[in-house]
Amino acid sequence: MKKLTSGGGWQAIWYTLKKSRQMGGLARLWQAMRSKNACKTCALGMGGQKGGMVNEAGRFPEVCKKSLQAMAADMQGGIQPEFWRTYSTTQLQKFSPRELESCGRLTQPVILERGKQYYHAIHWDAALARIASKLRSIRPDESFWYFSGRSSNEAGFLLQLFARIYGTNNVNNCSFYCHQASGVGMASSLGTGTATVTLDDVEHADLVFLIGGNPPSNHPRLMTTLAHIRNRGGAVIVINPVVELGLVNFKVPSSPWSLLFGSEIATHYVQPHIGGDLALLAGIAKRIDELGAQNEPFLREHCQGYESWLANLRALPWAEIQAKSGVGPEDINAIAERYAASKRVVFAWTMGITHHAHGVANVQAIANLALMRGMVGRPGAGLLPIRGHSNVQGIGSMGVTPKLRDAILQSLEREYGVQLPTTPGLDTLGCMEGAHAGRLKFGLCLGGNLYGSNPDARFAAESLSRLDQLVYLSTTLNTGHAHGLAAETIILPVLARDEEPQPTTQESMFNYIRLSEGGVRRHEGPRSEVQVIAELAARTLDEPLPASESSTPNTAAQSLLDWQSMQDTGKIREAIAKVVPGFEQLATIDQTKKEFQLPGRTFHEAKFPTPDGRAILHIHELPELAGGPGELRLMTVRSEGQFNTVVYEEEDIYRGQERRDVILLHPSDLERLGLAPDQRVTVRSEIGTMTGILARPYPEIRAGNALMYYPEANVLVPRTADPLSKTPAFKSVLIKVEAPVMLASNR
Ligand SMILES: Nc1nc2c(c(=O)[nH]1)N[C@H]1C(S)=C(S)[C@@H](COP(=O)(O)OP(=O)(O)OC[C@H]3O[C@@H](n4cnc5c(=O)[nH]c(N)nc54)[C@H](O)[C@@H]3O)O[C@H]1N2
Ligand SMILES: Nc1nc2c(c(=O)[nH]1)N[C@H]1C(S)=C(S)[C@@H](COP(=O)(O)OP(=O)(O)OC[C@H]3O[C@@H](n4cnc5c(=O)[nH]c(N)nc54)[C@H](O)[C@@H]3O)O[C@H]1N2
Ligand SMILES: [Mo]
Repeated sequence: MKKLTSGGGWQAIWYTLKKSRQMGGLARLWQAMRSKNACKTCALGMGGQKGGMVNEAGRFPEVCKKSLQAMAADMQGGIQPEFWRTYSTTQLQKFSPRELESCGRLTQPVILERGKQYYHAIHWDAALARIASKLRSIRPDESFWYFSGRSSNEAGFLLQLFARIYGTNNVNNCSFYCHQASGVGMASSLGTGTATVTLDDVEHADLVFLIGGNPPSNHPRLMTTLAHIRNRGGAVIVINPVVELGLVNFKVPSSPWSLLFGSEIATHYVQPHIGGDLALLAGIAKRIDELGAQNEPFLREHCQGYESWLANLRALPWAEIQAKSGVGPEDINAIAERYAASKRVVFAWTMGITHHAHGVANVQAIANLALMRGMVGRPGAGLLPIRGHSNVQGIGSMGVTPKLRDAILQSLEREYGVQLPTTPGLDTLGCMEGAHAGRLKFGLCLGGNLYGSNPDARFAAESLSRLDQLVYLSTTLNTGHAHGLAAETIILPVLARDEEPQPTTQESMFNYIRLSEGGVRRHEGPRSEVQVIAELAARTLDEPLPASESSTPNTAAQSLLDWQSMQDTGKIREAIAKVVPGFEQLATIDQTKKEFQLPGRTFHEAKFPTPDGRAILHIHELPELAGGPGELRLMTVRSEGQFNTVVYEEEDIYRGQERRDVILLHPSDLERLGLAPDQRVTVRSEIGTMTGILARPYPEIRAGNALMYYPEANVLVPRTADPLSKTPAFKSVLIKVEAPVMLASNR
């Protein structure tokens, strides 16, 4: 496949035209894209009341191929009843992620019964009755509730409320596989777990650090902002073991000049080894100290632990920093000098930072470096975890976490006259392990693909197979519906955000609350998420539950909650406004149409919500770079043509790959291993093997490291997780690459 020379550009525009032809014309797609709904893909935040393709600064048009793909997927035809009679689960398991996605929209509830090979249709009533009766037959702590980040605040709030009143804290979201390390790390450093900046702050920065992310593919709209910063003479420092094409040069589709000539993005591009960031960040800090460029008054006044942190940094040998990061002194010095010369600096990062066994430490090290020059708590500067799903942050704010914030818990108990459970809830990996051990019997997934997003795919399938019942609320088919099967599996089809009959809300990664108007349903059959949740809750809880051994008395039946009435999203918003601090304005948002910035999240002053108002500097031991001789470090990443476990296109245009069953290696590694380009190899890790993979030379990757595509590569990823965030090390898998042994023939 021909390699491109820049990201974005005409590619994105051609793609729009091609997609629109498939979707019944430009007018139809345009109308869908311009509707007043928050964009469905990443959490950068587009759309809402300003109209589709408009960002938080009100700029239009912000086109992104990903949002087109997501829209086109929701505009597909419906899966026909014959489908379920035609394909057995064994056949569905042979479908690729892309084939499953392109089967069409789910339109009727289906069930796969114990021992059967085929899903079959089931009436909504029968399906809901079956689920409620299962829930009423088990102890609440034998259930778990997994949420993806695509659903609305309203659905998120309602489902977690249901689960807790039912009696369990086993409530968690995809964040445990995503940005949990950012939340935990930032909270431990600053007392807050979300971005400290707004989009406007980023636009005014004179330096952005972009660490471990690939925004040309995954957050294309951020590229416009990065191009602006460069245009104004600012700098962008990229830290990534792979040279990602679009981070070198990107053609911003909404700018004619950039479209023709391209915009340079990175001013410095440094390639540490996978997992080398902690050492590199320490090295940059050490060099800042050597240059005397730290902000002493800020550190003394606004930070705790400065002296011991500095002493530790000074004692850290340069040789160790270089060995453990893979970065030499010139690069470290160049970055430090640029940082020292900048006045407004934003630190942005993504999965290259969080998907490690030391993800939280990585995030704390970023905070340390920012605090060192007083770059948190002033306009144009701060920390920006670039979030994944379009409403993953909102889902978290709504209490979709094992531990409910005390303020929310107390208000809920007061408001509804209930007593909520106090037994500790499980994180996502904890649920999979609990299921494997037979301690869990029931799971419900509000969107997402719990199977596909898990490490150790074989273990994940086994875990889910040990459940009595697993319920999916989904829009389209994914690998979970084929491989993540319990004794009984039920799929309930739901409406997409822009088909909701009532308004819903979402929260962007800049802590901005958007209102989505909903719209016309594209298919008969799917139901609104809140309708399904409210009905299920009513069926489960309206009669007193049988006496259970669970730690909380189940007082739901006597509670003040009228579940059926909670199908009204306005009523849910009123409840949220009452119990979730900061969301007061949500109560009337459907009348006022006033979208808003959550109070207290953005920091333009150095006052931190920690007990003494000061930020905390953390000291770390630098981990050894993983791997022995003969081993490579593998990262598992997204291609340009996918959204998480959903694959829209087999090709990865920016990396010049036309297929997904490849492993990208530095040419020197290929040579060292005695492999020819495109030779079929076996890739082994501690837990799994993939055969028939094409080994390809990829000069853009730092030697000693390898790249493969997620979710397929999850058969190789062990369950090793960061003890603090419980996030698996998806980006740091030790592997061996071997050519199959040829048997001597014709003897
Ligand atoms: N098109 C599209 N958009 C998406 C998604 C999608 O799948 N497709 N997913 C959404 C979601 S949920 C998320 S979380 C985000 C993900 O957004 P990203 O984090 O950008 O996604 P990944 O493909 O996982 O890429 C991680 C990047 O980290 C680099 N990397 C790997 N290991 C290391 C390391 O040790 N150190 C450093 N410094 N870098 C490393 C890789 O080279 C790669 O460039 O995107 C969101 N947006
Ligand atoms: N090896 C490896 N594994 C990883 C990662 C990695 O980089 N490498 N990344 C991790 C990350 S960052 C994440 S966030 C997780 C992704 O984890 P998930 O969020 O669990 O997975 P998705 O693939 O985004 O889920 C897609 C499905 O959501 C459903 N869906 C779409 N829209 C809606 C909607 O409006 N409502 C409902 N109810 N359902 C909807 C569709 O059925 C679709 O198939 O994977 C993680 N796993
Ligand atoms: Mo994510």
